[in-house]
This record gives sequence, C-alpha cells and structure tokens, in this order.
Amino acid sequence: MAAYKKKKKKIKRTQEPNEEGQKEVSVFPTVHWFPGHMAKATRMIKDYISKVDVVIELLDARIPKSSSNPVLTELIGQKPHIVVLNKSDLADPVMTKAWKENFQKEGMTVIDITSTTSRGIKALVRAVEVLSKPVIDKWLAKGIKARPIRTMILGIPNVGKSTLINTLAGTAATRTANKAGYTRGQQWVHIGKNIELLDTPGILWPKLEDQTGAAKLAMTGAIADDVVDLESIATQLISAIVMTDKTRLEERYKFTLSQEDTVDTILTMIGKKRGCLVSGGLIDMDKARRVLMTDYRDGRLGRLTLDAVEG
Ligand SMILES: Nc1nc2c(ncn2[C@@H]2O[C@H](COP(=O)(O)OP(=O)(O)OP(=O)(O)O)[C@@H](O)[C@H]2O)c(=O)[nH]1
Ligand SMILES: [Mg+2]
Repeated sequence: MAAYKKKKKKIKRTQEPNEEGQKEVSVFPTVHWFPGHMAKATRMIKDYISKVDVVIELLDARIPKSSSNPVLTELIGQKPHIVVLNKSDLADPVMTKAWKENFQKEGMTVIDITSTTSRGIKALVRAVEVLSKPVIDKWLAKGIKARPIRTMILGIPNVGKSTLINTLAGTAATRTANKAGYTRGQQWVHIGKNIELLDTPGILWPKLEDQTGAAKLAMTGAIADDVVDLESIATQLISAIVMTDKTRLEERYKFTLSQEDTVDTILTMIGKKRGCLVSGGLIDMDKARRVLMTDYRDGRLGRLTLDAVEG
C-alpha cells in the first residue's frame, strides 16, 4: 500500500480528446501511477511462465473484458490456458452465461466459479487435468518420468487468486485480503499429488488507456481507492445501477427515487441514511461514495455485471 500512497501527490486529472474529438476527463492518471511492485511482479511472472504447463487466468465475472490484462494475454501466448470467471456470485448469471459462450466461441476453455464457496472448483480441477493430458502424453512418449503438473494463477489485484488457491488446497495456505495488491511473493501450493500451483501478485498494466474499463476496475476494487477519482467512479456506478434497476438502491438504503433525482441527491440521501456527516450537519459526500462502493463490491446492491458481451 505504501507504493500507492507515495504516488498520490502526483495524480492529476488529465484531458485527452476521445474518438469524437471531444475532451474527456480522465479518471486515472495515465502517467506515474504504475506501482513499482507491479513492475517487479510482471518480471517475475515472465520468468516463471515458461516453467509452468498450464496457466489459469482469473477474471472478475462482473467485468470479464475490463479485468483482462493485455500484458498477461501477451505473456500467456500459446500456453495451455483456462479462463476462470471468479466472483460469479456477484455477477448477473445471465450475463455470465453469455460471457462463457463468448469465450467458448473463441475456442477457450472457460469455467465460472465462486472461490469463496468452492462452486465450480471441481470443474476447474478437471479442466486442468484435461489440458495437462497432452503434456503428460508428450513426457511419456519421450520416456520422461511424469512429475506433477505445474500451473500458475494469474490475474488483476483482488480478483481472488489467493482465495482460489486456499480453496483448492483446502487450507488457508496463502494470505487473502479485501484490498488491492495484497500478495507480494511467490508461493507454490500442492493440490493432491498431481498438481502444483503458484500464486502470483495481482498486476495491472502500465497504461490504463480505456477510461471506462479503468473505472470498472476501480468500482470492483481492483484499484486502490486512494489513487482514483472517487467522485467520477461513484457517479458512473450510480448511473450503471440506476440504468439496470433503481429499486436496488431504494431497497438497500430505504428511500424512494424520483425522476428529478440526480447523482448528487442520491448520494446525499445515502449519506443521510448512513450518518455520513461532517460538522454543521453537512453530508460527507466522499464517505457516502465509499459506502456505495463497498456495498456494490460486497454484493449488497445485487448481482451486477458491468461489461456486456459485444456483437
Ligand atoms: N463474493 C466473493 N468474494 C470473493 C471471491 N473470491 C475472492 N473473494 C474476496 O475477494 C477478496 C480478495 O481476495 P484475494 O484472494 O486476496 O485476491 P487476490 O487476487 O489474491 O489479491 P492480490 O493478491 O492482492 O492480487 C477477499 O475479500 C476474498 O474473500 C468470490 O468468488 N466471491
Ligand atoms: Mg493474493
């Protein structure tokens, strides 16, 4: 976390023309934000990827497109590769099905799981076994004695890599935390006799050029709150919820919304209901924004997928 905090002072909102030539307010700094530990982790992953037989790429089922790291896609290359949509308990099941079909159409092996409850874990182990069979057959053909299959779990920060490994191993072997950027070192874990798994630190990519995608990474908790423009992120999240189903907000915070309500009036009401006050009885809008974001991340505003399948 220290790395994030150090960079905080350098953040400024930049304005860049979008495709239509209009000025778009950037919600993230496009320079000077990539933490040093992520650059280091990227180098470590590059070193290790050649040593593993199968790669498990963990995506967030709420944002399968925005949580796909182009740097990892490039590093994975042609390696046997399983796409795993985690946190499917927080995603819209109809959208998850559509995303799975979309990945399958592209020839990918894809599985949706909830690593906190073990849902989908057996299917994942089976998929690792299926993908490793040709590798083992090759060893046998060459007369090489089989060793356990080595796999590596890759993904953005906070997507649930360590939780998945813990669940697979049936222990609390690796550390987990509900904040971005927790795992720092390398840790191999044995799954039965035949599979070895490497946990890796979550990484993002240096240039978060797609501002909408970056905002979704922030909404779901992959980017630490202290490096984002909270006002912009909360505004986009409220808009996404209202567009999907405004009763989610009404039921959670016990108020009724009208046509006249704006993001500010909604946040003010959330702040009032949750006692987010500063002296003089004013609403602490940042605190209200954090309440909203935490509620979304923890599924208290219902299952909401933010990336739609295109085409
Ligand atoms: N609802 C839900 N929460 C999950 C799921 N998987 C993980 N989490 C939660 O997400 C948070 C982050 O999990 P971690 O396993 O630490 O994530 P990580 O990818 O290892 O994070 P870094 O090591 O920081 O990159 C924790 O609070 C987990 O309990 C899931 O399937 N559903
Ligand atoms: Mg971790």
